[in-house]
Amino acid sequence: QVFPVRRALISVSDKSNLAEFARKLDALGIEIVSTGGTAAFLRDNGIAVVSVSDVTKFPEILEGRVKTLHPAIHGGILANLEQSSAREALAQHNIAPIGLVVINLYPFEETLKKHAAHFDTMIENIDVGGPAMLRAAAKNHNCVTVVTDPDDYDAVAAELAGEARATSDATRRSLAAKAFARTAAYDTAIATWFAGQTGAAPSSCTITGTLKQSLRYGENPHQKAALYESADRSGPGIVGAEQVQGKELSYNNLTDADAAFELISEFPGAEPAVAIVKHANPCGVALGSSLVEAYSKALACDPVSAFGGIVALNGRLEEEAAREILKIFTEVVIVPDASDAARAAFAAKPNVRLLVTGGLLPVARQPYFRSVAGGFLVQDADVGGFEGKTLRTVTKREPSEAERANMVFAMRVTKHVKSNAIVFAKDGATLGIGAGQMSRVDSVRLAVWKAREAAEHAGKNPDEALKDTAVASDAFFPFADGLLAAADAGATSIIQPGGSMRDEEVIRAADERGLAMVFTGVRHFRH
Ligand code: 93A
Repeated sequence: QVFPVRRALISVSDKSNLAEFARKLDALGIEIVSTGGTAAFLRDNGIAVVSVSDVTKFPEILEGRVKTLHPAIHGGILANLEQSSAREALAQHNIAPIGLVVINLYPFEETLKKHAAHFDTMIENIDVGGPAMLRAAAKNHNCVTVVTDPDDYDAVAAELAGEARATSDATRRSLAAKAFARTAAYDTAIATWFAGQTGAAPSSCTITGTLKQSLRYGENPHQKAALYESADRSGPGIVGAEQVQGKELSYNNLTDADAAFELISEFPGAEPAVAIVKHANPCGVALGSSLVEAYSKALACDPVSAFGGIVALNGRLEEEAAREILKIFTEVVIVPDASDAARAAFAAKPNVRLLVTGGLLPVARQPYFRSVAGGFLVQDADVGGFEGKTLRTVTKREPSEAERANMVFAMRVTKHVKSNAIVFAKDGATLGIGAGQMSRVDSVRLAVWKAREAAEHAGKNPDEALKDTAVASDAFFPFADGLLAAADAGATSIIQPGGSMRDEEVIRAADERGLAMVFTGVRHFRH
């Protein structure tokens, strides 16, 4: 059965494109009922409106907290007109059906970005009546068309202009699905913010986002996958970055690009920094006097692995760096900004994906999700950490200024290496990275072996590859063996959290080798 729309309820905070839409409804002879601000806006635009309070015979009270929460409104939205009992109930109580509901909510998410700290402002921006009407209309989508996104105004107006003065079943269903997704995302934003106010984990957690891209496949071709944009996305990120050119990003490109972007965001300062990532682990990270120099230092760490890697920069991409990067095959390049000349240089290699993020990752990062059989885990991002702590020297020898700088640099990188993570660094560049081993000493051995390979590749003496380097370890050395292997390779300073039962033994070994070692007190596992 088709129910022509004779009456619409419009109550919106975001008034974009509204006047044009309402004018079309008016021209179709559809009566418009509106709440205070919306009614005033429509009247200012010369459109005839009936006030909600004339329908409810009740004023808007409590400064608008109660406007539409009334049986004359909810009865009109929720009546299933296919049932004679519903039609009779409306007639008995003198309620007219509402066939079209146009609502967008108090801007809770927008306000969160600006006033998150102001509790009372956030509370006032929790919409109660709007979601109630959206849910009512979506539930009764058989009879009611529900519109919550101004982008849908044109299509709905076009359908209503048809002879039946109604939308199709398919349209009402998909709009209802959209309305429920909207109220779910809205409530999630409120619940997440509110839980943060109490310091407790929310008693339930919903991950919501809108489909951004169906991916060809997941980590492997037989796995289905899709990319979603978080309902509360804000600030620079991989989702939301401008893809200037190149093939569609794959699932693995996205995870690698995210790892590279997170890592390079460790270096928000003016000093140019470049990270090259492969399979979610860095294979070279360096600082330099220019991005060109930083890139060549990063590349030198492991030029073999860098082939087909992901490159991230902490500053604007100019032509010279673009040309340097394009010399070897790279899957994705991520930059905060790119000059026209750099873009033009990339255009010559149209397959290389160039992502412009507009900035680095903000310090206040979204939580991390991970599935476990039967549920999922949520944790805060690993931000801050050792950076805020004073480095405690535990050896007889104090580190020199240069050693200190290298240790801090190495630890910033180590945070982004899969555990067990070991990073050798010198002069603002990684020289050997050991990732993802089940024993720490193996990660040291791997880092040493890779550094020797890279030295040989460059025609240098492998025995000198790690001379006078700093070593960072993401967690404590459980035994002295890993530290001794690092010292054997040429390391002179060590940065690690400390906290092992055998710290004494490890410190003694460091002293015997004349090393300088600092404890951060902060572990940076990344599994
Ligand atoms: O304060 S409310 O939770 N109580 C209500 O009864 C109610 N009815 C509509 N918020 C309510 N609304 C919301 O008001 C709508 O969702 C919309 O965002 C806003 C429009 O108000 P106005 O037309 O006065 O600008």
